[in-house]
Amino acid sequence: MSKALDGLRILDFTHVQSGPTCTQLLAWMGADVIKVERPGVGDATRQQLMDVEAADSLYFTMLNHNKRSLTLNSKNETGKEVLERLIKKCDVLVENFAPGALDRMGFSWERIQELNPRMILASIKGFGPGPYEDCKVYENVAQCAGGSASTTGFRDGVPMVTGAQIGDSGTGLHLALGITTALLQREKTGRGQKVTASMQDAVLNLCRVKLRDQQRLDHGPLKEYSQFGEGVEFGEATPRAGNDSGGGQPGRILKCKGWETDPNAYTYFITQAAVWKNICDVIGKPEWKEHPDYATPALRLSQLNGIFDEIESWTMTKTKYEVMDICNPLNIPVGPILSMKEISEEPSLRDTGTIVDVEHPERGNYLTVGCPIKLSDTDVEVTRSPLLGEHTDEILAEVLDYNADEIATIKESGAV
Ligand code: CAO
Repeated sequence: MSKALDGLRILDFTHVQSGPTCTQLLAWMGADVIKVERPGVGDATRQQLMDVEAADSLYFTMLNHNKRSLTLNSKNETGKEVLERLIKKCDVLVENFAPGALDRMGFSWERIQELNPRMILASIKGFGPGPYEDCKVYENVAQCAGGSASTTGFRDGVPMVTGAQIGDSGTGLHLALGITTALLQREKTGRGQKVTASMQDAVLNLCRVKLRDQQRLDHGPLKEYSQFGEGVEFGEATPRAGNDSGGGQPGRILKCKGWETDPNAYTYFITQAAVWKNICDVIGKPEWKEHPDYATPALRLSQLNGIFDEIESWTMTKTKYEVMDICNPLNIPVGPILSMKEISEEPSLRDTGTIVDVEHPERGNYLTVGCPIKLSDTDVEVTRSPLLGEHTDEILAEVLDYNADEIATIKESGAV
């Protein structure tokens, strides 16, 4: 089967998490991704959070599948010549260096366009133009600066970061969309263009419902937030809302059978208005269906705590899976809180290729998350991440057409 991005060649100058997420997705869609790494050093994550001695870390392997690795010192004169040749042969250059690093290497956008006017230069930076544009940024900094931390956690607690890597992987996803749309536009114009995604922007984009709430505050309290029912006044900014649903259908995380010993024996429970009557029947409160205090969504908003306490006294008599089994046929939206252990053992996720077993020469077998986007005409086969410089000779010869003598000279110069 052919793949969506067959024939596309990506010069992958990314490192750590944000950029590699993007290029891994493009590799899964069929692009030939050439990961450029510093000779002898490589992507710093190869040696971060190591769990198996002398083996690339899971941090690295899980972000760099289906790529080829070329070592290249882009600050060495011969290395620069090799890089120029690569730019001419590739469709997209993706990078997430600290601000200005590519320019300092001598590869400004202007220079790249001179070398290859069809080249798409795709960059991730922490911030867009403005007071913080020169700052280095990691995941949690982006979560904080993008509005996520101030709106995550409980009202009486400190701001919280979330385990979902919305700053890194979230920005990588945004960039991948930017690249594919720029490629489509190139079909019409024949020109490349510059694509940038800032981590602050990406996090804010993912937090847009909280900016929605910021403006709603000007017109009164946020009635679906628990604090409304608790009679706690709203301040000037969108508050932290604990596990309240971010939408118009109130929801909470509730205890299930076994919660005393199992930290994940919980369910998310949504009191969707359309199925209120079913909820009343399930929890043994049929009188609430037409009750003057509970019959409509508006009436219920001021008493969500009491309603969820009652629902919880029912969910506590069931496992999180039993809650799912009982509520789903009644169209009541619920979701078990699944641990990473449960997810890694879930057969249906293996069947869809969302969780994949990969064999690695240094570390043996490990689990990874496969491609989360399924295309009916692109079958994704997850292959292991490359060892440092594993494909250097192959790329110099096959992609850049250097002969054996030239390759020997390049090696002597210390460029690869
Ligand atoms: N050959 C020669 N030099 C190379 C090279 C290569 N193949 N690859 C990288 N380098 C050089 C860079 O040119 C840079 O040199 P200068 O400082 O002299 O310009 C140097 O290595 C360090 O690169 P860096 O500044 O990008 O890396 P860092 O470890 O200092 O910072 C990070 C890391 C992530 C904070 C920074 O890259 C950044 O802010 N990136 C943008 C935002 C981002 O993606 N953050 C998410 C990271 S995942 O949490």
